[in-house]
Amino acid sequence: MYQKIFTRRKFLLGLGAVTAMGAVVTGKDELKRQQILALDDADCECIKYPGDESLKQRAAKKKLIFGAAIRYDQLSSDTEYAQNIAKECSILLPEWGLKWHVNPKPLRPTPESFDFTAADWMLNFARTHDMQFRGHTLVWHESLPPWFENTVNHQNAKSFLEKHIQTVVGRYRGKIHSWDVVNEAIEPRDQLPNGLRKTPWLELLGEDYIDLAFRLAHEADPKAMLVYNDYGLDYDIANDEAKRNAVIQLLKRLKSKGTPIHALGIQAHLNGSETNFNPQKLKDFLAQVADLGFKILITELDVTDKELPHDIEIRDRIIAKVYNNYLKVVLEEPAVIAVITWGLSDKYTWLNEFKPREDGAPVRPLPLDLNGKRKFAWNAIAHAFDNAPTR
Ligand code: 9MR
Repeated sequence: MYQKIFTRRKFLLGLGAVTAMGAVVTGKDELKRQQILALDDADCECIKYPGDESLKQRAAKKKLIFGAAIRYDQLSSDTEYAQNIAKECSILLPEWGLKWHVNPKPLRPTPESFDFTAADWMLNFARTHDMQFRGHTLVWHESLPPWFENTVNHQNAKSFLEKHIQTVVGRYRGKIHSWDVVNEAIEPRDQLPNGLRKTPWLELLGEDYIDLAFRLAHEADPKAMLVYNDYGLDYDIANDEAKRNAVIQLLKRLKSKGTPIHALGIQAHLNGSETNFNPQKLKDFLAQVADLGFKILITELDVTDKELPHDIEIRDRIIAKVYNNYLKVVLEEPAVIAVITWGLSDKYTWLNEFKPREDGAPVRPLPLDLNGKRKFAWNAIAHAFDNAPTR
């Protein structure tokens, strides 16, 4: 394995030299060339195979939890995948099953009814395999049912929210590690006060919908950790900076109101081609959240390879490096208690549909490959856990 890495490194440096003369890669590929050249020996440390121990075992040694978001239809129909999930994960959450409406198994098929088939099946799988279970998500502007717009109005919005949270959170009372109560409520680009996102819930109930949702969830399951979850908090770019600030302000407002909120979920949908990663800025943000008394969960980690080179080994090295650089910073913060990837294997990832590659090659954003084999990304996560301080 090491021999292979070493040989490839020499090849990559060779490619760099040729490119420097302009013979192989030109123009827009300059960024990619630099990324490839940046994969020197130190960076390669994180992709050396660290041994067989699973991610959940390595995480546990540092009192961390590792897990993944999983789809019921995929888990129930693919034994090999299910075995890998059981082997690597100590926490699971449904990618779909607890949202109001995602076909083919909506939780809220009609305004009056609930269908818990998918979520129940997955909770049972988690318990059978001695894993914890998370809920995602109670209040979101996406994945609302087709009936929502013509049924929910200013008069009945509060009772719809109450009934939803009481029924769903109540059903799993005492069985849930943490709930993503409100998802993605901040979007500075919408230019609303407090950086709030323009959502149906905001329009129907005003900003207090956030506080209300947390209070309802807490009443329905007083022991569950309640999380505010959002994306776009990772990079040193203007919108991420504005989002980080708005999230801190939101957490402060909720804290001063006595809202029962316990943690921030950082989705961490990372980008393999993003160069504006500033460890210090991320570190400062995490410290600010921790100083307010909140725990932090990395809730939806993956790395898009949409704009990375076609060559699988180069792609995998760059992705691994992104995982490792990010987790190195994040795991230094003692308030971080969990790392959860959005899927576990490249066989099943939302990015194939949402951020496909122009060359049509299957995307490779996750720790396991299409055949469930561990990739450099897996090695990088293992390496980050092995080198993390214990909580
Ligand atoms: O990965 C999820 C995809 O399969 C769904 O179609 C989509 C809509 O429900 O949601 C995706 O998951 C999102 C998550 O719930 C919230 N953060 C962003 C995730 C990726 O879009």
